[in-house]
Amino acid sequence: MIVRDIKQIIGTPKEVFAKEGQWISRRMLLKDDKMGFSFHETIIKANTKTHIHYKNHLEAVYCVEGNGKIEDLKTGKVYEIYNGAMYALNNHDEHNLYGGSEDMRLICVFNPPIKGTENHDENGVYPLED
Ligand code: 9YT
Repeated sequence: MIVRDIKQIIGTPKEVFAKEGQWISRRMLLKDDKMGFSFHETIIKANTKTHIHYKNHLEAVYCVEGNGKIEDLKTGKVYEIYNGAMYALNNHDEHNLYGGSEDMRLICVFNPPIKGTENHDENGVYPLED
């Protein structure tokens, strides 16, 4: 069994910061944990915009605090994100993620798992490891 506290992640290499400061990703389960997915707590800073296109991963995201919006760049639809809202990028959906008036706290699951300290490239993509 694996039991972890977020305090064990904060301040270590498993806490990853967006290059432009829009988000912080605390990686609580990674590929090496052999769960078949990775599990992150992500803080999206208020009043920010992040372009994301996970071409190599599926991601589900559950908001537990704060507010923001997600814009589906294929359809142009914009969805409110708030405590209790979930979205799943089941089609590798390209999107913009907006922090709202408060920081958002999100619980994120990636399949295949993120390996470690990956950051987004200039197109909002995580590389596929191996
Ligand atoms: C929600 C989202 O995709 N935010 C960007 C960071 C990512 N979730 C991560 O690495 O935790």
